[in-house]
Amino acid sequence: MNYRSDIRNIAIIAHVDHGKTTLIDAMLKQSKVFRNNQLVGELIMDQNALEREKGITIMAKNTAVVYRGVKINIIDTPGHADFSGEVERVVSMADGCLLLVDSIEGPMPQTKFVLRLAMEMGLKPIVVINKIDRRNSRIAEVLKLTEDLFLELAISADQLDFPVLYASAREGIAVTELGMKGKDIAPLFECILEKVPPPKIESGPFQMLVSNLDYDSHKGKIAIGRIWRGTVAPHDPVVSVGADGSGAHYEISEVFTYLGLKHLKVEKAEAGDIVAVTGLDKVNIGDTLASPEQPEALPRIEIGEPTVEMTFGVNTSPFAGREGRFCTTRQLRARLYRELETNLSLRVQDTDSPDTFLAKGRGELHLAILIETIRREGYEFEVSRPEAITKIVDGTLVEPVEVLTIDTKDEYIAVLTEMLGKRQAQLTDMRNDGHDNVRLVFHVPTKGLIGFRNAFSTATRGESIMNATFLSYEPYHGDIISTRNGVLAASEQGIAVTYGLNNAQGRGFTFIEPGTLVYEGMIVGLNSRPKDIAINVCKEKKKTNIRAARSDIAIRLTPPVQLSLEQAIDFINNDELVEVTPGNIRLRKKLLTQAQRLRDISSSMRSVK
Ligand SMILES: Nc1nc2c(ncn2[C@@H]2O[C@H](COP(=O)(O)OP(=O)(O)OP(=O)(O)O)[C@@H](O)[C@H]2O)c(=O)[nH]1
Ligand SMILES: [Mg+2]
Repeated sequence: MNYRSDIRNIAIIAHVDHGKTTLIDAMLKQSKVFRNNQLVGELIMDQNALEREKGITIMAKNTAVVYRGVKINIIDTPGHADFSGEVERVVSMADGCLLLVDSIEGPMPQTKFVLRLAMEMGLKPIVVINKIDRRNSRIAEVLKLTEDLFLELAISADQLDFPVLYASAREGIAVTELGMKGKDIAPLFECILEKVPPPKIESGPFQMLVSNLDYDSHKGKIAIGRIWRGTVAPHDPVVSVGADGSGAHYEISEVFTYLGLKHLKVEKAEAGDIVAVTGLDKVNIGDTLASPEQPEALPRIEIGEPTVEMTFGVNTSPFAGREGRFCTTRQLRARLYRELETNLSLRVQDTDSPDTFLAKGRGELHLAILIETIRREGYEFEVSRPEAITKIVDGTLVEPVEVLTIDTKDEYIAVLTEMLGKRQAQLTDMRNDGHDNVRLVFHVPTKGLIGFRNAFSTATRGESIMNATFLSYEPYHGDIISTRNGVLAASEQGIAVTYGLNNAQGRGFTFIEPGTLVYEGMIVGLNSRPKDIAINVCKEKKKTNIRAARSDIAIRLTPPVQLSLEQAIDFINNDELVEVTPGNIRLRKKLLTQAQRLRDISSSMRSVK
């Protein structure tokens, strides 16, 4: 067995927001892969528009730096639990990992998830306690908790022997001992060179596992992955071995390696390196590219199962086809199925209705990002309320359960425990820091979390943070009765006006501004009572005399509560839909007229009898 001492391959893993992408900023900037005057900004790897807007990493990505003559291939991964599939997809490329832990938050459920994965893959871990610049950091305690996590998860004794660094990714410093004055990130680079094993290489014909796909309008499909054996060069013949064992023959067009944000075109790449190759049009993630001399498949990438599903249907609202470029069933279906190529933890299937498809993902955010991505591409469609995915195991109905961590203030404990109690949550831990800050940990069925986020931020006035990570499947805990109030539904089509909206505000909150086009059955607000009511928000005041007309001018509406896409899908009930177009997000009743809805209620009452 040989080693490539000129390369190290590492994945950066952590809970959401613990500073992975910021640490990569420091590594890129200090290894001088940019021109001196180049403006690179922050969160350099988060290049996707949605990543920049949300300030989170959604997709795992590769980059590389050179330090003291050694190329370090770096894989940035998302920390949000909904994108765990991205971590699963890429860790096999690495030999080591940097496990980042926030110096205040400490290990979180997703820290445990990613560390378990790294241990199973046999990666050499380096612990980086990050954000040591933060006031109130509790570094010693966080380190102790991290050590406990290793004791719980390590598979072999040598995994317990991990180096620890202390860093401020934002300031671009790392030190090996607490109290040392840091000046740069060099101690981290040194530690990677020393502790992460160089890639082992087997001699023999070319073999590489495809871990990612990219597209280029000129070059076509780009397959990205680590070379496990042999070398690859332009014009080499290769076989792409698919999931069913079948092989397709191709000729490699070009070979690239990574440096900073650039792809470097190379004449040859060797085992141990991470490369991007072009010239293959039907390759999928998980396929093995191999020399025709010895076309053996590497083990396929294992991806966890989805836990949440929702339907995507062709838009059936009265405004259908007005705002989108792609509005037909055929276009929607093709787009959803195309997503499966790169979004590995997503599942899509046809349903009994030819206009509706079922999409399954790792959480509401996973599906919301898909919705937002395709709506920006010009698609128009409608989606249903997300549902937790249940299944039958050994004759028992089981459902997904998550660990929910809430960081809040003392004053909200009572209201949160009450809200969560109704959602079948069990409090498993409660810690108070003695300064009014408290961390609550619950086990809660996934179905109990749907519709919870909005209620949570309202109840805690936006002052608390919640994080949920999949725990396990458990026997079904029974149904949860929706506690949401009824809605205010428009009773006719037209333009909403101040007078009509003011009447609606007498009944509850409204979601729309005056001047918004509405249709019958569109949801324009939330009732303050449990029942839905139809209300005419287009109604103008009868101007019988001048004084009355003047008093209309004086109406001051409370500003509407405008729901974001994620809030909208979290809000709706089973008999409602979210209509998504490139220009608008509208909520609606599935049955648009009040007569239809009343008929539906009376027929369901009859069937109960
Ligand atoms: N004070 C302080 N803040 C930091 C430090 N490192 C990162 N941050 C901040 O923490 C936030 C999250 O940083 P990111 O680098 O996006 O975290 P991440 O781990 O990549 O997040 P995800 O990819 O979404 O999981 C940003 O606001 C950073 O500026 C640090 O060392 N000190
Ligand atoms: Mg990130």
